[in-house]
Amino acid sequence: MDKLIITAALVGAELTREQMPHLPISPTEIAEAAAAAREAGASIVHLHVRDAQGMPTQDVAVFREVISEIKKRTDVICQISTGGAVGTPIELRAEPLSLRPEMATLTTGTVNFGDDVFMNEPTSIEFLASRMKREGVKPEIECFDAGHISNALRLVKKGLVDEPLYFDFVMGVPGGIPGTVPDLMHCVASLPAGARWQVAGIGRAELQLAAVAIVQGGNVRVGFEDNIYYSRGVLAESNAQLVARVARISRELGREVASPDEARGLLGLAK
Ligand code: KMH
Ligand code: ZN
Repeated sequence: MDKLIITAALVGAELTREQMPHLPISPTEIAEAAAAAREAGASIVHLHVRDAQGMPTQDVAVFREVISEIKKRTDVICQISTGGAVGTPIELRAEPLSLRPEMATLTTGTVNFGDDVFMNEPTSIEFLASRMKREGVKPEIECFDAGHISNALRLVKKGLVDEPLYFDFVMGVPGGIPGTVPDLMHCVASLPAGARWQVAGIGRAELQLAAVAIVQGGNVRVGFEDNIYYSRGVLAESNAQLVARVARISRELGREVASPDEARGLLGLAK
């Protein structure tokens, strides 16, 4: 089995300091969290950024500063969010692609998102996919529901997304696909040959689904964006703590953890 790719979703767009006192917000805090996550076993960091007031932003200048601070400290793969926060206009969501990061997320369908709706109309998805292709940015295909997988495969047929494909199943968002093992196995069974996948279990689904991904040859995303608890009622101390636990479980199960360069090789990214 290939080595495990761990992605650390450090910040998110919806979480506040009130909910998670250790949430990294400033560029320096995010870069330090990225370096610590890499040290703990992450090879990719999934990035949202915040403005000076701590609010989610797609401001290119802030992304530039965060990525530059990360690169000063570590070799981790930077994956920017084009999802932004619920309601962010699609043009703003696309703006950080001008920085030509190694990876960016591409959500391939609309989903109810708690009391909100995370809108991804077909025209918006194609707009983001073409922009990524033009800028040479590898998409991580984010699926919040099973139908998002077939939407993504239509983009491949249209030539808007190139193989090798990397899917992220975000499971357990209220309104999206539930965070259960049968639901995960259904998603995996829907993939074409040669596609790689990871799971991002939301809340209490995070650890169980991570364990399934480790033994099934998938990959794992953890971090405050998805789950802020280390165990029931106990807040995690850091993103790195959540990453370290997944790395430890994986090694105990006999699966080594990929370095960023090894992950680049597995994902078809240029070194
Ligand atoms: N903040 C969510 C509404 C992504 O990063 O691409 C969407 C999201 C997906 O987080
Ligand atoms: Zn995100």
